Amino acid sequence: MAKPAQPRAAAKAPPRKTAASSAQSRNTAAAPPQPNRERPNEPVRYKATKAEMLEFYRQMMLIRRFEEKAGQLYGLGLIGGFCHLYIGQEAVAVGLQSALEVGKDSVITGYRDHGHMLAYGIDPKVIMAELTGRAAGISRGKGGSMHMFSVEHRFYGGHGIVGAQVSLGTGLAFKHKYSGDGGVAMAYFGDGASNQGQVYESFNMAELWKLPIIFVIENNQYAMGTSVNRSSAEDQLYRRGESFRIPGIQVDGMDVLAVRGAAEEAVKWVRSGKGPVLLELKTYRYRGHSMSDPAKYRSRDEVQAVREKNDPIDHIVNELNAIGVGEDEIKKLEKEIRAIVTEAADFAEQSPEPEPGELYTDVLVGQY
Ligand SMILES: Cc1ncc(C[n+]2csc(CCOP(=O)(O)OP(=O)(O)O)c2C)c(N)n1
Ligand SMILES: [Mg+2]
Repeated sequence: MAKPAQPRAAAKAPPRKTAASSAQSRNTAAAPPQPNRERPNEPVRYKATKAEMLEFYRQMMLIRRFEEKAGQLYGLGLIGGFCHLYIGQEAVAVGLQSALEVGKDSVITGYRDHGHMLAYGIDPKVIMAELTGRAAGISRGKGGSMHMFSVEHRFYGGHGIVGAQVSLGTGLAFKHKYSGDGGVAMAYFGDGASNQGQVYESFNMAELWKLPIIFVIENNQYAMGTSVNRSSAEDQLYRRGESFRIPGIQVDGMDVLAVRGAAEEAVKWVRSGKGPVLLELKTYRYRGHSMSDPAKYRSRDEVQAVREKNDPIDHIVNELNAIGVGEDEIKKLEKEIRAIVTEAADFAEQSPEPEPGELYTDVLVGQY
């Protein structure tokens, strides 16, 4: 499902009605109002090949199993600090990032970041090693769950300050435009973050300077324990860019093919120099806000209903079944994924912690 933002009223005054035209309008249905400026095309569900669908399944399942393992390691005390899991939201990162070019386009997100890294092809071993605070981790074990970077992939974190990634992402887009490198930036943020002031300062600059950025609101319905309807005066978040003339599109974030379809149009629009676009992905997180959330603000039935009826991995499995991919092939892939995740966890557990001297590296002191 993809819905365009409400079109604005036409700028020009309507033509005066003549007797003939009023008679005609009584007989025919009114034409839908036309937007007064260009918009991205209405997205259509992506027509994936069998190989692409298998890859979507593989990536989403990798994120799911990786996150389950991270949850277990947290329970065993092997992961310290905060840990926010992405289970339920897999189709968003996989569908969107499959339309980007790794190493050319940049991605930035908040603290719920493991899935975005896996979707950008970053090695699960170094992500797990970072989670467990090991020297082999992608931030040398000093960032943990919320602060992971890979400049090589143009993945710029991992940010614990809600909303910060939106202004930083706008800066990344400025860099793409300034250097003319042809890349676009993708900045993810949550429904809660979408009420922050810096988001709108960023929207203004991004549209004014026609920066190549895709703003992505991952509307998982909750900001910690607060539901979107309780916190947001306008809960149709795809409309949030309207007053900055940023086109918005609402997307079913539980359907990877719908997500990829929306990504196609967004990337086409932004890469061609038409300025930013705002995507609202309707999704759901299955686990608590972080590992320490008892989730008392919603019922188990609510979560169970989404899992049973709207799970993004079940969706793609159904699609695969429909084109003749059998259970055996899918089970075989899942087994391979389990092995990758086990290998990542073993690697992390067996890796040494950083040397004490690392406390003094990567610190901005003196020269910068
Ligand atoms: C500036 C700031 N304010 C408050 C917090 C505390 N905080 C952490 S996560 C969060 C909720 C954000 O929810 P949302 O944007 O919907 O993202 P989600 O956790 O659902 O992915 C809050 C208020 C913070 N980290 N930074
Ligand atoms: Mg949220």
